Amino acid sequence: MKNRFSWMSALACAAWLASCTATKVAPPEAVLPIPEPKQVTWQKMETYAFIHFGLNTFNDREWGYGDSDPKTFNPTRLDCEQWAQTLVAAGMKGVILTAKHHDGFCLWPFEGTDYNISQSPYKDGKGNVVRELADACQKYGLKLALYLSPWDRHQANYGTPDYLPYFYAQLRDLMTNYGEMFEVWFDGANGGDGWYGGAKEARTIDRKNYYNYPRIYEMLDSLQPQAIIFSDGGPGCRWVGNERGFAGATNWSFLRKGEVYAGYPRYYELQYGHADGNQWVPAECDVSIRPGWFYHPEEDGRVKTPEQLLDLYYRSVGHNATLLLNFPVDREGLIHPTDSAYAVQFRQLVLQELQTNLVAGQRAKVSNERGGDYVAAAMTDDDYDTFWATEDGVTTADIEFSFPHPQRINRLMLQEYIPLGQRVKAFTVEYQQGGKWLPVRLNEETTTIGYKRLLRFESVEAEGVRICITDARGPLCINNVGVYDAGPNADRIFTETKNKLESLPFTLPDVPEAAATAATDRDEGTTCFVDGDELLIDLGDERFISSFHFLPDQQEPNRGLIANYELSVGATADAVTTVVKTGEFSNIQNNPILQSVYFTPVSARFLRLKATRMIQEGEAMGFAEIAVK
Ligand code: FUL
Repeated sequence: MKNRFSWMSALACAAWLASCTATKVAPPEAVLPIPEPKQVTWQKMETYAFIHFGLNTFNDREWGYGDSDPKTFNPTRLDCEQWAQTLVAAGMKGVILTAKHHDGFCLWPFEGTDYNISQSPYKDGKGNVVRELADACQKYGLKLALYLSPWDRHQANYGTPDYLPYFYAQLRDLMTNYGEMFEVWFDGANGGDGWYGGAKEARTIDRKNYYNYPRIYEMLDSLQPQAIIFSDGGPGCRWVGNERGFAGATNWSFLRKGEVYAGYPRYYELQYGHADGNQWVPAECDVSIRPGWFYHPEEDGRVKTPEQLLDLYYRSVGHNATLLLNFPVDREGLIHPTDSAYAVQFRQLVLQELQTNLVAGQRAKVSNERGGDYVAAAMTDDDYDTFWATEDGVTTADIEFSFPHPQRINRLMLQEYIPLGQRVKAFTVEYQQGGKWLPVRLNEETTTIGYKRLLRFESVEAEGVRICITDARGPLCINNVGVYDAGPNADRIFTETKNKLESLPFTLPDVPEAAATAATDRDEGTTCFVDGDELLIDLGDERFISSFHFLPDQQEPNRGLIANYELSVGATADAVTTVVKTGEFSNIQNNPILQSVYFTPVSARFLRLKATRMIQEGEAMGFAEIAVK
């Protein structure tokens, strides 16, 4: 009897389990390429610091030649704890130190050369900056990483096979004796002039093969398996293609495998990634808080302000990349007070602007839902690992929030659940006012999302906000949405953009010169009128462009207002056939302000704006100012 009972209950249990499996909803399948788990952990760091410090600091150089005397390295108050405390207060999650820059000087007592810190007066030759920083990081909870320049302008054998065992030994030493590294940084500058043991000559190397990177990766995988390997083309993360601290608004975390190397001629593509890439190599935005990477006293008054850093934050972390912010440690061996104050204020600005998520805990109305664990509530539960997803085959959807009372909003945050891939290719953002849905006024294109997308838009009083995802590489997986009111400075960026309408140089080949001048004189009072419905713009050369801007006629009454448009690009004037965007200039009649069209970056020489509908049919098109960026 006892046996029979337990047999029966086992059967019931099995049936119950089966029913569970039947109703359990599976997540969408991954869309390749996907990140390794360590790349996701790394991306969540979002902001971390760079320290450039060494002989250059004391010799007023950016690239030491390899001949500066180690005795000149003489910081009198060096305090890695001051660095660590400053960086923590600035919200940095880790720090990358230049253990060796191109001049070959080692900030640790590496036995393979005399060109190291033991030959300096610092602590009577007993100092070790790598060790001191590693200890400070431990104490203050910062992650550590190291920059080891492959290029070495001191070593006599640089450029020959003999240099390689030396370089590998340095790497092994650093990777073995200083604890866990979150990243290893290999710079792209390689080969050129140098001291080279007194040879004083230019040396070139085969940038793709000289260092035998596959061998280096093997070493790193065994010594520091959690570390992300940085170089221009990855494999762990990539250079963003500039040293100004921003990624493209369109930014894919992919590269075509094996294509990008140090010295890659089309490096500007790295801002955007390769939309058709097959390897997950996310972008890292490196930028110095001062003009130079190393300390120069004459730059004390040229430290980036908290507002400038905030702008870079939106265009790096908010563009699906990380921000690697450099601090040039000064000659005393400290982070300079100005740099420290501005960095901490920058952190406070970020926190202030994105302090209160106005949709936290709300359940969005969504046009499609996968069900199971993948429901709308997962987007606002403040949990990275829960996400809303659409059903298989559904790659467009609307996410709608409403506010109990009209609410001032001007910032938006979106996150895709990247462990399953980066999917979204296009979306729009709208707000509700008087029951109507209207587009928000953005300052960039809304294409990719990725790990994180932050958007700034002109403040609106909204009864609700709606995100319409209009194109994606697979079912949608969104894990976080935030809507914010950034406070009193929220709209400054838009005013600034309007006042400084910078543009790439261009001509209007089909427009008489006098009229064309009116569109470029930066005088709002003059207008360029163009007959017909097409405006051709010639950039003179093939350029990478991602936006078109124009200020409509500003006179009373405004004439030549364009209601709807089609924007195309091409390589020659007779083949401007690739349509990059179509749309309307919303509310242009009542409010003829600067109109901006953002599109996925393309390389083109010619751009054509076609007015597909005018507010007053038959009028010539009116342009007070035109800009292409
Ligand atoms: C560059 C180097 O040449 C600079 O000196 C600096 O280290 C910067 C971060 O990378 O390519």
